[in-house]
Amino acid sequence: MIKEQLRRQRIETPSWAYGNSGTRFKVFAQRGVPRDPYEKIADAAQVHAFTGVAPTVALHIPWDKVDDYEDLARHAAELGVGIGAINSNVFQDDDYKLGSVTHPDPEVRAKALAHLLECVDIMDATGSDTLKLWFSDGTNYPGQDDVRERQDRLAEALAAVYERLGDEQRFLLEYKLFEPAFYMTDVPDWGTAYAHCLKLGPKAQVVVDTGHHAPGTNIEFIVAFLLREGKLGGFDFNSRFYADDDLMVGAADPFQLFRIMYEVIRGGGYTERTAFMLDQCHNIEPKIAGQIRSVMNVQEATAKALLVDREALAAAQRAGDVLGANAVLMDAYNTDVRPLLAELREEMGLEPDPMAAYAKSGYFETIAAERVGGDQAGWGA
Ligand code: RM4
Ligand code: MN
Repeated sequence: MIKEQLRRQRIETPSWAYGNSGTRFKVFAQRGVPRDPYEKIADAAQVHAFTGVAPTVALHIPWDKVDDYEDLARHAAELGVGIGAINSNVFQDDDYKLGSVTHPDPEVRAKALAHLLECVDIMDATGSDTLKLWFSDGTNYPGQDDVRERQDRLAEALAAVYERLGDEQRFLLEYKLFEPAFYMTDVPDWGTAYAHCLKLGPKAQVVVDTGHHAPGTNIEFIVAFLLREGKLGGFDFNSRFYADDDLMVGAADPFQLFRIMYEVIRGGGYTERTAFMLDQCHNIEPKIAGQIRSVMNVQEATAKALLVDREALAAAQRAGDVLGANAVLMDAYNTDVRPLLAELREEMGLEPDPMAAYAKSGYFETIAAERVGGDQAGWGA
């Protein structure tokens, strides 16, 4: 039963995880990094080949701009994967210095909206049903712009995007506490995202990026609340120690990931309607292996969450048995699920240890030798 649920898990990897990345101090180039979206998809296909649960890859526009999106989708299908969420990018143009859809100048707002609508065109061409909206919009200084008017501008843009969505399409609105704006972000928290989505209707949902909260935030509470309201569209998984570190999911706080997955399962969110996406960068570790490890970390947290004896937990909760209830949860968390997952992989016709199997495959050596010349992909390419 648990294995069956784990078998149908779907985790989406991001195209940008395969390109070079770094901090504002330095981007370290790695060997074998893709030069174009086609090569990024080839790398994503490896993650799926070794884990069996990562069948889609998210695109970021314009980083993954191509002439023919249908051809890109065909290429993905040939490699055994599909195109997942389309991520919009209205944060890397000089025009967006003071914001994109909330910019004080209507011309800049129109430009940003046109990009968002272009992303829906790309969804039509690739067959993607999910648009992810993240805005870097905000202000750095008190008084810099009118906080309330910026909300009006945001609402107007979101309504226009919502209108343009097809029947089977949706958008996920992402929130982030701070950065790159430091005084105020226009979508700083789940409440703001939720309020905008609620007003628009069922095709607007909230996406929880685990790295976008203040330290100590109870993310699983947010997950439980949004699920109860039918407004949890999905996750951008990653880990944070300090800010938006974008480290591997489950690396900084595997217990938190377990608690999140428990609420997902408890709240009926363990379905294909919840997008389980990774939003990570591998600045110093190898990228494909980093993605494989991340997928495994999500699988492990999910397996533990599925192991929670819900009946025993409910009984303890009803009886007011504080320690007993806590013990039921901790028993599941403290179970070593690696043998179970190894068994599942073998049943799926995969190698039991994806990390070792990938290392043995020689794929990295092949791409490192083949991908010489050209421009390596990274943020902005
Ligand atoms: C943002 C946000 C978005 C992601 C970009 C790369 O901080 O998390 O989801 O698309 O980074
Ligand atoms: Mn994100």
